[in-house]
Amino acid sequence: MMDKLLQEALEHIANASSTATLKEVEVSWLGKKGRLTNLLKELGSLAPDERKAKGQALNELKRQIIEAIANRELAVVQAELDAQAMGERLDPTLPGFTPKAGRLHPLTLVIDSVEDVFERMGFHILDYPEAETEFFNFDGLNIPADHPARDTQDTFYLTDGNLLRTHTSPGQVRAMRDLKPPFRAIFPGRVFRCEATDASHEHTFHQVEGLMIDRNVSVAHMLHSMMTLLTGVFGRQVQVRLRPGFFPFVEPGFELDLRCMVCDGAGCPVCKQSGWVELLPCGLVHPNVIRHGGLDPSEWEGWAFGLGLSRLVMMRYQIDDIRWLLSGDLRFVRQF
Ligand code: FA5
Repeated sequence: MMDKLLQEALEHIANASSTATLKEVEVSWLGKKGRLTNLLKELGSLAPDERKAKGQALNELKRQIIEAIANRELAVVQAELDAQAMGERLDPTLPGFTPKAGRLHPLTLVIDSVEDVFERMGFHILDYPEAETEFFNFDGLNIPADHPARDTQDTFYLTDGNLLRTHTSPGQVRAMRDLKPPFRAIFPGRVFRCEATDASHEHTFHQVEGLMIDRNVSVAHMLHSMMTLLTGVFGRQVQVRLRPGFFPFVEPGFELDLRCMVCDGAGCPVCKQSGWVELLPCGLVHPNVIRHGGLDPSEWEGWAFGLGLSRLVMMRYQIDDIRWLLSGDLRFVRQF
């Protein structure tokens, strides 16, 4: 009986020509309700002597079936792989996959060139927090709580009493505390203002603060550094105008405007039809700020500027609306 069963099982196995049919054969013999499994279950009802002899025979049969299935599987898998390989053709003339190259955002490109210009002039490049204390954003900059200048920079306050910095100027006091004078440094970064947006105003935009602390500093040196910056970024002389400007943290203060490059000075929404763009407010650091920085204003002087970096990017690439910059629109970024 065992021989017949073995014969039958081997025939089934040999006839299985795919891994799927071989699996079916395996289940039909060795599965939970398989033929051999059923025979093994019946052993329990036999007399002990008979059970032993038949048990041994059935277990030997099971071993042989398992072995035959394993051997057959090797052959079947190999045959399937061969068939698959025969069906596939390799066409070496097909063009390969070209990986899509990423682009640097225009803000990054301009920050890089600003940093490049100032590094060559011996400036440190510093990074300061976007979440600031009222002290560094206002009081340390000579803007006390009741000062009207606070109203001109509508502020996002945080629930912990801090705020999102409204300008990069808080870095002035921080840098004076961090570095040993004399020093020169720039600190680029994002700033935030709770204000309505238009072609040249965003609620989140970028500035670069410049600061030089030394024993003898002059407006002439400040202007020279700023013009070197603009010439470096544009690769040519650009047209600017200088006018007085008021900021509590500088005295005297100035506004340096750039001829609008979106309309070439003819007037457009970016320059509010004036032909000029407010770009680079600056001045000599107020003695109170030097004092908050932990330095003695009778010994140390400084100049500072607060470059409107987002607007500089707009001028550099003639972008007619600031809201493109942080739009996340890839059609925009891919143009640079
Ligand atoms: C300031 O933020 C001063 N901290 C600048 C400063 C630094 C003065 C050091 C003196 C010494 P103001 O608010 O004007 O100033 O902003 C500076 C520049 O940021 C502006 O000239 C403009 O180019 C840019 N700017 C201001 N508001 C926005 C806005 N909403 N969107 C885009 N750019 C802006």
